[in-house]
Amino acid sequence: MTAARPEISLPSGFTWGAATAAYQIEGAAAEDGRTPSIWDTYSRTPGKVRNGDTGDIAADHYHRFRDDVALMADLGLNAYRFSISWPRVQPTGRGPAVERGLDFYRALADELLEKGITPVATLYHWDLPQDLEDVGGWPARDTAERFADYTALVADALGDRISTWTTLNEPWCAAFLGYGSGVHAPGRTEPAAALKAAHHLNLAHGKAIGVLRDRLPSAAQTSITLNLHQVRPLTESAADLDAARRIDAVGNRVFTGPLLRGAYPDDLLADTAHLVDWDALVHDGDLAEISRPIDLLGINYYTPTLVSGSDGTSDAKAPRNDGHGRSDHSPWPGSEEVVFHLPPGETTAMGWAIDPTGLYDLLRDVSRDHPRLPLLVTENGAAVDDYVDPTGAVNDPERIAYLDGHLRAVHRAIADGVDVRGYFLWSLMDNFEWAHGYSKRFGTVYVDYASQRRIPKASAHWYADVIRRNGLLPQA
Ligand code: PNW
Repeated sequence: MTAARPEISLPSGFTWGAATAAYQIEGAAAEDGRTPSIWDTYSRTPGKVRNGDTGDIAADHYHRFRDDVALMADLGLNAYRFSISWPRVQPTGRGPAVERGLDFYRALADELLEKGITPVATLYHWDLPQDLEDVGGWPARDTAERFADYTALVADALGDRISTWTTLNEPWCAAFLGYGSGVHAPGRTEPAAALKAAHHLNLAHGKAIGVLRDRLPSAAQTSITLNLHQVRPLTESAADLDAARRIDAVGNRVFTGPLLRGAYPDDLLADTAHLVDWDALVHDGDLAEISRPIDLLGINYYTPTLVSGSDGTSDAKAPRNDGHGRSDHSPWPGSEEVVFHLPPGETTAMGWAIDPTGLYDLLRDVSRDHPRLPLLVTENGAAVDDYVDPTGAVNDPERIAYLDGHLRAVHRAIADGVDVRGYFLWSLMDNFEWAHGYSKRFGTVYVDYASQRRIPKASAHWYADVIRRNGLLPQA
């Protein structure tokens, strides 16, 4: 943080966006026919979410979306990434759509289009209808069929106004935090179920891509968003390199293998063979469906992952904190002995190390392994302990520094030939941060939850400037 950093420009046509997710902002949990999702159930279960917070009201975006879109227009956003709530559109996860639920997304998309903001819709950001969890959830193969049906309803209703679609957000979190460590809904702690969930999420994605391709105009773009782990070994020792390989397998290649190469990696199958019968899990034809071509790959990045082999003294039963929440259960089936370390340097309010080079390395590695696949950074941002100062302003220089550093990493990747088409800041506004409830603020717009007043933070003004000049000014 010494030498002044140069002025830089992003390529013309680069997409500047911000992202949110339905359960984190909408509220209106029981309105217009919406029924509970697994996150409604989980957040009502004592001890699961900090302070007993729920998404019942959240940022009340369901009622305030017009004002929120006006804020986006003030920022100058080119695109807005949001998710569609499955239980709002198809409450039990089966049967016909609820028109009032679809109307909300029609109105949101229209409002965005009117302001010149491209809507980017995610079909699944973790809010599975509770009724589907009650008959097995993602570890049950039928959930992938249900997702395909839901996708068809949404594509038919919204395909005329939304042309960029993402199937799933972070299937790693949905499978391994939801069914492995249990720090996310539905809170199950079954390693085998987590691996089955991962396969059925992959299958759901592939089926949904088929449905979207059949029903959307040919110009529509399809994608999936992964939270790829930028895995680094603590040392170059054989044990640490093997730990990094294992976490890369069950953190990344469990998705990129079938999605982009048409096969699960052999080392993943070997590492987890004692947990699931992969031959029974993966049916003939599944891999062909899962590997249907996509137009873009979305990548969410916050922090790198630093690992070592077990030193023989760590107790697999001890509570672990690998940056993915505290649990007695591992979200890394078959590789429970791997030891996680906090990378060096400053951290955000999440306790996550700030490391823009990790984003550069990740983009470079993905484009090396999967050339010709355009990339989008679909989430990147920082939690800060923001507060309203006596003048009524929210000053978040830490967030500005984080964003500046990571945008420079994106710029450097592009300069080195990586095809990055856009960047979505997480998040447009403060919201329900899952197991952390409202205690963590990721927004560039502050939300006063008592009054629902929105206050653009200093970073929002900074980001608006970045968008206006399509680049960054020198920063100390
Ligand atoms: C992502 N982890 O969540 C999500 O897509 C957002 O909904 C979320 O608000 C944002 O990142 C900030 O957390 C993650 O423990 C949650 O590895 C947890 C983890 C990663 C991503």
